[in-house]
Amino acid sequence: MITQRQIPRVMLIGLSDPFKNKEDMLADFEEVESLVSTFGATVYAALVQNKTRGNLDTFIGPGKVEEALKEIMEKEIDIVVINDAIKPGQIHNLLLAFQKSNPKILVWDRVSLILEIFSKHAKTAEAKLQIKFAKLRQMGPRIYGMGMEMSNQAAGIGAKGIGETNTELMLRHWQTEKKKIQEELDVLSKRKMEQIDHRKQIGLPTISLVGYTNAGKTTLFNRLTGLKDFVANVLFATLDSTVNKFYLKGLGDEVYLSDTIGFIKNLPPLLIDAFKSTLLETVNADLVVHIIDSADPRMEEKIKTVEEIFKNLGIKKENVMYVFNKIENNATLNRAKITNDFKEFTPSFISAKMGDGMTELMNLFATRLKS
Ligand SMILES: Nc1nc2c(ncn2[C@@H]2O[C@H](COP(=O)(O)OP(=O)(O)O)[C@@H](O)[C@H]2O)c(=O)[nH]1
Ligand SMILES: [Mg+2]
Repeated sequence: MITQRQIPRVMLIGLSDPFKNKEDMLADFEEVESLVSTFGATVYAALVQNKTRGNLDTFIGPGKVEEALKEIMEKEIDIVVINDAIKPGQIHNLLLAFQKSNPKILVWDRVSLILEIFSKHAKTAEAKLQIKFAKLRQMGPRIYGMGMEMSNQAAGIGAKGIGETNTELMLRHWQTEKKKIQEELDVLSKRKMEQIDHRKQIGLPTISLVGYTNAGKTTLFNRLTGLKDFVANVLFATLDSTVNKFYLKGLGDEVYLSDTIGFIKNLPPLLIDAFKSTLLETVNADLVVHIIDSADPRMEEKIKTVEEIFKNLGIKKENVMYVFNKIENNATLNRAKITNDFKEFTPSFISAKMGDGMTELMNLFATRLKS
């Protein structure tokens, strides 16, 4: 357990951006709130900080730090989450400041929060390693706790040599550790590529389900492969990808289907980089199926987010098809418009939950795979 309390109490610090409209900001806030609940904590307090002041030592201004200290004390906050990607030094300074109100306080930014969620649910050795690697890279040598601080203090009282040695040791240890994990990950990636090659040699096509988190990938995966796995209504609970076979009638053969992690907005490039071996499955698929929650008012924006990530991963447009899910939840969905707007991605409309549109979807899989 990370904190003393069963369900940790979180204080959110959100950013108000003068160039953003209020609706977008609220959506940002909602997303980080659901990340917090996915982690298994509850939001007890929330503060808003003006984005323009982002480059301070403590990221937020001194007045805001005071305000936060009061809230931490009064609401017995365990974890402070800043809804942005901030510098490790700033996280560290905030930690030192907030410890005045709660010596056991934890301070996370958006990246740390995502990593903690993955940590909690990681099952495979690969997922665990990827998380460790991302954490190491995110925090730098500071990941070894207070070591840096102690060395600075030592330097201050005239024992400069010791301070420098400590810092150097820390840095060296960090570099060695990083290299070691990188090598282990390379071995795993190689093994995964061999598996992918092996599947290709067998000659079965591969289909990868991808998309924004909570779009219904796992529900569809389970329906198609006949599994009855537990589907949680949480933002991406796991980093592990699952591969299974199912028979595709239109093709007259089986295909490999993989269920992968969900994406979210502002997924830091560092995470994509660290999770590359998980994403290999998707990058190498014959057909990349982008699952979209058609009942989501922010659907268009989320489609763009995923497209951006596809581009970063080097996924070819001609391998992608769009599937609009949860249709039973949106009576006013304009299918004609969507079909026209996204023509090149051969859109189809389904309800993974109710089973609507499955025959058409599988026929389309077969057609796309044959072409
Ligand atoms: N109403 C509705 N809900 C769905 C549908 N498909 C999935 N869901 C729900 O959406 C949530 C997220 O589904 P999940 O498959 O875990 O999404 P993933 O994050 O993309 O894997 C769950 O609560 C599902 O029950 C659908 O077709 N209709
Ligand atoms: Mg899922």
